Amino acid sequence: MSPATQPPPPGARPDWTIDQDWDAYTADEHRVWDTLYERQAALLPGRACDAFLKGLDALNLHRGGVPDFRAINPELQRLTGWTVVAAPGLVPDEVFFEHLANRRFPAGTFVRKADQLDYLQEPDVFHDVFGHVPMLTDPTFADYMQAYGRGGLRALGRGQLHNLARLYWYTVEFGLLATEAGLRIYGAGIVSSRAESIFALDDPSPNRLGFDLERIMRTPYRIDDFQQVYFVVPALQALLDATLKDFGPIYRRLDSAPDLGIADVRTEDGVITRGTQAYARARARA
Ligand code: HBI
Ligand code: FE
Repeated sequence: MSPATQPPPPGARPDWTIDQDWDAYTADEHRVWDTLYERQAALLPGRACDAFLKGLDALNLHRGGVPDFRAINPELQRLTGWTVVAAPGLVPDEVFFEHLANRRFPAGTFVRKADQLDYLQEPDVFHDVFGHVPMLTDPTFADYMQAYGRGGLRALGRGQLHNLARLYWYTVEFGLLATEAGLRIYGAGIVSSRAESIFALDDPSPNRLGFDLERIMRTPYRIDDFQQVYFVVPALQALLDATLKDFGPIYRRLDSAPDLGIADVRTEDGVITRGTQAYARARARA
């Protein structure tokens, strides 16, 4: 693996992985996981996509308590070749992409505090393992995440990281899927948040637009609030198909294409729901 530009923190291995140290979790930390898990498990049927719900079952994440990566990895590996590796938090982009390109998902190990149930800036073990890992049991999404990692390594070499970060944000973190039964969630940032699991599907204020890779790469995002726009894929396969394209011509067009407004709706956009943006206006007044 090419050495990362930044040295790993003390106690971490050269690839920035650490031990999860599952035995060190306290009863309070297991209780926070159980509280978060039970809230989402009650809310998500009919909201999360089938692949996510099947992943929860396949990995038996409802066993109670913070999952031990050693207990879920054998089944995850059998299903799609992915494993969860413990990380000390966000790792440098080149380290992150290298892990994804090798079907390793770097997950935080800390548990948010009981007074942070609804929002925290850094991904904790609930965001990473409850939010991201169940989708990695789906073969198509598992292939997409590896293709994303490989694309990220190439993008780094071409100074196009910000475009890839937007693609990650509007799919892996905040993506929606169209199904016969209606819109369903597959994005980890939504599925791990009680409020956004409701807002993303039910609230009239955000735009919901058809997935378009190049358009997403021109769309900024906010990390500190609900999304003002969600992108909807017709099938998980569409994510994988999009990564099979040569990004070169797309990057060249993007170099001369200005960013779009976060709440813009263009005539060429596929509009699933046009938002009232009332929420955005309310926030602007706040
Ligand atoms: N590191 N552990 C971890 N988890 C992430 O989700 C993550 C990261 N480093 C970089 C990163 N995400 C973002 O830059 C992605 O947009 C690539
Ligand atoms: Fe995440």
